[in-house]
Amino acid sequence: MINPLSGMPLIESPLFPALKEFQGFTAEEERIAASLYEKGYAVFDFPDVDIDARIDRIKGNLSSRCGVNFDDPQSDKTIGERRIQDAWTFDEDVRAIASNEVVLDLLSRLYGRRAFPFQTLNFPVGTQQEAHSDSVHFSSLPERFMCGVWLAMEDVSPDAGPLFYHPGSHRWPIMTNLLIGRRGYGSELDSAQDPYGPAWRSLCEANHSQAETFLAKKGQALIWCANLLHGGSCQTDTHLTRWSQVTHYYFEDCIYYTPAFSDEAIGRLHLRNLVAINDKQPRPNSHLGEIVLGPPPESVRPISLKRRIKSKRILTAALRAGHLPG
Ligand SMILES: O=C(O)CCC(=O)C(=O)O
Ligand SMILES: [Fe+2]
Repeated sequence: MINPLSGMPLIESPLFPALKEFQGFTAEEERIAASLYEKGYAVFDFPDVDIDARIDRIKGNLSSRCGVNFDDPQSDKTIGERRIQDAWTFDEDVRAIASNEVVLDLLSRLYGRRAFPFQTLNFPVGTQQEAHSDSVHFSSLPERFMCGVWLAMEDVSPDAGPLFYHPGSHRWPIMTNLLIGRRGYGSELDSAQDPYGPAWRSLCEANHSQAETFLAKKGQALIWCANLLHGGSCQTDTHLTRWSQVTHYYFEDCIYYTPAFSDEAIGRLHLRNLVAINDKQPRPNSHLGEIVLGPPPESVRPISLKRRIKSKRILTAALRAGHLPG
């Protein structure tokens, strides 16, 4: 069966029950795919025989950046740096976890497009973040071609602020500015999640949605769908650590943008300029196989006349086709 809805990830498609038969999934892949389709998340063992050694090296390397004495069981682990973004740029083990080929192949088969990692986050302790979906930070056109993979770098205690999520919430409407009656383009926010908190809370209440926590074992990983509500529970014991790595993935041939600062309906998109972590190559925004040029990032040299004419041609074609930024 050929997928007539190629603009939706396979595991998020209403045609998934029919399409799954034709994917040649192994039993394990089928379990993961069904869990993502039904619940919006799936747990699996991270497929890397060197994972323990990598975790040890990462903790050793990143600890010194956190300003906390991790060797002292009595020290408060929550007072230092709690979030290290894009450590893959200087730590080869973080990069290897993000670029794991088995995970890349798995995600590509589950989504129906080639996956690539574009951001890493390492956390020595829990985030204690309220429920949110990552799609307000990272979205794509077509939508939902984004996911997070969370890896436990130690056994997680219930007192260490475990990851939580709302099963099934990935099926709720994708949160956008238009949905909450807000203009986003050019706006400034302390946290891109702030404007959507009341809407997420109301959705949880109205649906009587109960959060589940993930008391992960070291080496277990969890994939979450772009629109799954998740967050970090309250940490009740500040002496504990909760080392983890989150890698965010996009998929090939999409437009990549930040919805919190976009107004999609009038073509004002806050586009992203991405580099894939696995091959360090740029992943330009792409629409049905054609590169789409957005506005140049601020503080870069003005582009040459030749490039300007070329990008204008591509942009005009994109606008004529009804896409992208006015
Ligand atoms: O680890 C957590 O508590 C949540 C992290 C998270 O929400 C993210 O990285 O997108
Ligand atoms: Fe998140």
